[in-house]
Amino acid sequence: MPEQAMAEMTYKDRLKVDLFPTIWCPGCGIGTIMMQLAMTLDELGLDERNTIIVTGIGCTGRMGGYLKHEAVYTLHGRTLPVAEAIKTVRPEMNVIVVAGDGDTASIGGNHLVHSIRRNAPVTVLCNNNEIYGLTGGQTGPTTPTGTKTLSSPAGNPNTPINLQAIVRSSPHALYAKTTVYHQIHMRNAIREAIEWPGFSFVDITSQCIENNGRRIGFDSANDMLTFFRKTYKRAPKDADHLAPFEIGIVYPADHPSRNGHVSAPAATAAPDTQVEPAGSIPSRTDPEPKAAPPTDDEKARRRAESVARAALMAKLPADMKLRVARREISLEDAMREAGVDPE
Ligand SMILES: Cc1ncc(C[n+]2csc(CCOP(=O)(O)OP(=O)(O)O)c2C)c(N)n1
Ligand code: SF4
Ligand SMILES: [Mg+2]
Repeated sequence: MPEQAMAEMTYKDRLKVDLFPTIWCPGCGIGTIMMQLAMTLDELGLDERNTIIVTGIGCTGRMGGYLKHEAVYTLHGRTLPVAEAIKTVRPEMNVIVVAGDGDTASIGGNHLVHSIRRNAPVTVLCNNNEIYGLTGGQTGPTTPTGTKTLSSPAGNPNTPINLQAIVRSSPHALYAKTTVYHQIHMRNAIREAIEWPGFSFVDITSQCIENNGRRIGFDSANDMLTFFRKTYKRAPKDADHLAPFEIGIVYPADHPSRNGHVSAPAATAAPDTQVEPAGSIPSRTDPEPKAAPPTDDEKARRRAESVARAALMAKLPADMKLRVARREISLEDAMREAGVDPE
């Protein structure tokens, strides 16, 4: 896509390409998250002078070693106290945590709850592969009920943690759900999260093909990505929560992006009705979620619309693109203001 082609010209400067190939398995989703993060940093003009990366332990935690930034490789589960400490002594720095679902929500779960409560001004990118990837595929906090794992061969008997509900227990936090398939959406979500002044959390569904996917019936990483494509749908722009298998960005109730749609803050709603989990990877034996699939004509129309929009976006200067992406200005007004010919 033209927009991607433009970003690709410089984002590689953010990466230590001399260390490639990475240690990640072929087909792993982590590389895609790293690429989208690098593109976003590039687009926002963030570099090693103003942005610090904090990573946890696990396959995801290795990302800090491949980015040309100061990066702290913390103890397992301790990303957030380290991130908050950095932010406390260097408030002018952007602090971005990149961690696995196990690191974030299991061993680091207590820190997560309190960073949210304090509205710590840090961004968390959670690689949610629903498994402890590095250690061989044990059940983690986000593993869906019934999923067969190395440590639960008969199926996980427990209920997965609801990250959306936890993050949105604060009326100030930004929560975004995206997937490794939806790359432009992921980049927009990462950008919004980095720009958010308080606590922000991007919950990125991704594939660990080696230690999860194959065990639950997916033949390849591509098979898992196809599943994400077919299953996850965009939530309405002013959504006040994400239903299972919806991707989107949920802002606090008083934010203009909610279009004045104000409902009871999540913290005051009944705990089990306030926010549903944002979807998870079922094993291939589970019934497919029921969503009316769009017709081929509808798909073609949407594809053409998004290609045309991306082509127009590519003509805009970076600062204008950012304003459009943040919905501060419409694409049409941005084209006019930048004096760009839409033809
Ligand atoms: C204190 C401590 N407990 C346990 C471990 C072992 N350990 C290393 S990585 C990991 C889980 C990683 O899972 P996740 O955070 O989801 O990252 P992924 O590998 O899936 O990216 C565990 C339990 C450790 N390194 N330190
Ligand atoms: S084990 Fe899973 S998460 Fe780790 S690098 Fe391999 S595919 Fe990725
Ligand atoms: Mg994991």
